[in-house]
Amino acid sequence: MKVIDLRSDTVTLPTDEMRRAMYQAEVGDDVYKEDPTINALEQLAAQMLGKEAALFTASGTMSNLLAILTQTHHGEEVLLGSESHTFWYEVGGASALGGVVMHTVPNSQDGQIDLSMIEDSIRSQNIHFPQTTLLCLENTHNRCGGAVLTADYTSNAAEIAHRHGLLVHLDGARIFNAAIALNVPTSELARDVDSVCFCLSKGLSAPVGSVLCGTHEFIESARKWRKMIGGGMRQAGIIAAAGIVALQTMVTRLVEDHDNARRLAKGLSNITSIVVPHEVQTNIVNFETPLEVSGPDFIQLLNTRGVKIGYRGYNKYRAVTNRMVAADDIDEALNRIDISLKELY
Ligand code: TLP
Repeated sequence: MKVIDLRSDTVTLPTDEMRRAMYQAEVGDDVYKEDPTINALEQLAAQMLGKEAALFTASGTMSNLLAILTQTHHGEEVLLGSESHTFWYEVGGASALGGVVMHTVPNSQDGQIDLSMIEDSIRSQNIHFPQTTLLCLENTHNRCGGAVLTADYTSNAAEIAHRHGLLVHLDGARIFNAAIALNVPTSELARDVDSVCFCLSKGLSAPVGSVLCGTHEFIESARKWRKMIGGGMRQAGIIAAAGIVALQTMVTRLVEDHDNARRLAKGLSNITSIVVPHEVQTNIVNFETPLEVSGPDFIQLLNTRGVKIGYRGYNKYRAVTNRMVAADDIDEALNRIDISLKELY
């Protein structure tokens, strides 16, 4: 029985081309900036994101943390969406290590934060208030089911932030999915933000890594913070080599993941007891079962039938399409989901 793993696009395995590139990678000590493969990856990433410079990091979590450490001071405040990955899933690092207040502003289901709410949430000068210095956005939006932010929305949000003296960071872990869905150059989606990061190890299938992009000055400062938190990785060109192949060969194929996600969403909505609460724009499908069905039991039953999905609590689940799952696997997963649910409901 083939296991169909829809827990995340992070489960994607490196391609043969990536493994070959890793084997052959020319490497050096990156703390001395002497790893040619890392330098090449950083240059390519900066160019694709339309920024001056870039920094290879261990993970999306590390990139977001570095963006906050570099662009805030202890005791300041960051505005971010109530459903943002940084708030939910990064172990509170921004507060624990960066000493900043995470001021959450409600995310709407489309991944946006209402522009007037952004403006209203920025603190005025008052002796009682922390200073608000950074706005964080997320594109695509993970908890909002892979929703995309348009370049216009991002520009408008950035304009408000900048007018009030804030900087803007974009968690673009899946920004290439957004660019493919919107059919725009990725750089357009990051045009008006001060920093942006993306992940190589999600839909792009590289085994490890994320890249943080911004001005030369920002990147040099982030480099020092990266060293402080133990992210100076020496001959990491071994992994950066796979990242280059990911950027060169894996972006346009994301369209297949999006097609499969729509196929999955359609099939799920045809199962009468399942609700798919919103339109699928990229590779993430959130769905709900009736409240009477125990979530952990459903997940466990699916596991025994070789289907892995993410559990979001209560009656909520997440399935993420990825390169390891083809269209006929989606049909097979739907079949197994249907049978399992019939057993429980
Ligand atoms: N998301 C993971 C889990 O952490 C939930 C996933 O499976 O989706 N920003 C966004 C929007 C993300 O979705 C993730 C990872 C990250 C940052 C962090 O990336 P990593 O896992 O590389 O630290």
